[in-house]
Amino acid sequence: SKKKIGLLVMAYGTPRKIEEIEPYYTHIRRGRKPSEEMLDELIERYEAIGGISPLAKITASQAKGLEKRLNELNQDVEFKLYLGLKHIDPFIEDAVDQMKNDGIEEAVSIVLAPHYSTFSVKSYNGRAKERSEEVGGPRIYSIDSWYSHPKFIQYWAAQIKEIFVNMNNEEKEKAVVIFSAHSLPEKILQHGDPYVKQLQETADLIAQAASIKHYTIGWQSEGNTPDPWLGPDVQDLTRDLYHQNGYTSMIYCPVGFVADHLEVLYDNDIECKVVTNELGIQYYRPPMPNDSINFIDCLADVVMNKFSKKE
Ligand code: FEC
Repeated sequence: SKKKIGLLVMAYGTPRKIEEIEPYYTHIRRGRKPSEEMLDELIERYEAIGGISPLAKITASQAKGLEKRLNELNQDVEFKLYLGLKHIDPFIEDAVDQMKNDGIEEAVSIVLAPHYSTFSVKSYNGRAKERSEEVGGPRIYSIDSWYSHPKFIQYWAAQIKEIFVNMNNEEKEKAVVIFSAHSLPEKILQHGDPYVKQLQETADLIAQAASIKHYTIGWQSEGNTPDPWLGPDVQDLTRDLYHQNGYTSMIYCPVGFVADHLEVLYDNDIECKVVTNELGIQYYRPPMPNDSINFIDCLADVVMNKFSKKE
């Protein structure tokens, strides 16, 4: 039979029911329980997007789709999926233990987030490698980023073109695309973190591919801590782009994320929309990649590339 290669798909994770919100939030806060008030506030945000996030289902579907696509592309080996989450079970460590138990010797890992940062992708990859070393698990070939892959760029370029097609020339002139990613504490910049540069590069490539004249980058969903976070925040940016530059159609592209979840359905579709409504301007937010065929195909390319190099 064919040799089995582990496909370690890592993602953020989300509570699957209301009772899981507190342990999940505590894990995000590195073991510190949130106050009653903070917890209530988070529960309210989940309620505002329909009670619970669709992320768990979408992540599972992306991961299964990727495994299936890889096995279509590859006749010599068989990829076997292991899902490892950052903040809820099955944790990254559980997935590595499972690979070890199944006798997997080699694995490719991918994080379902395009841009590399010491705070995000580095910690996913670090946790996987550390556990594998502890338990004598598989050798893991870790993918660091895939923010400039042509199929990723094409996905977003096509979505944005679709929005522009339905605008008249006057609206087009006054439209601006806001490319965003999750904000991180500004202190990442002290250590030469590539995160900001990578988001800018994604924005430039998509703008080029879709012939976008007016665009900028911004940051969203910053955490509830006293540190300064990367800015400008997309809400503040919206006001500035209207007041200072006169843009009246805002196209939000949260390209740092790959799925419909709280940070998009709430932070963009509710919070940014409050601002555009208040200013009396247009709100657009193209569909997220989710488990669309083209996006899964992009991830499969990224994994195949890594697997063929094995480093
Ligand atoms: O359930 C859902 O649908 C939403 C899941 C979700 C995704 C997500 C993505 C990222 N985060 C990143 C960094 C941080 C940092 C903090 C932080 C806090 C939260 C909280 C929730 C949450 N995050 Fe998240 N994030 C998601 C959910 N995140 C809930 C807690 C409430 C709040 O602060 O809003 C701050 C931690 C602290 O307090 O010390 C930092 C990054 C990403 C994108 C990359 C990735 O997906 O891994 C970076 C999805």
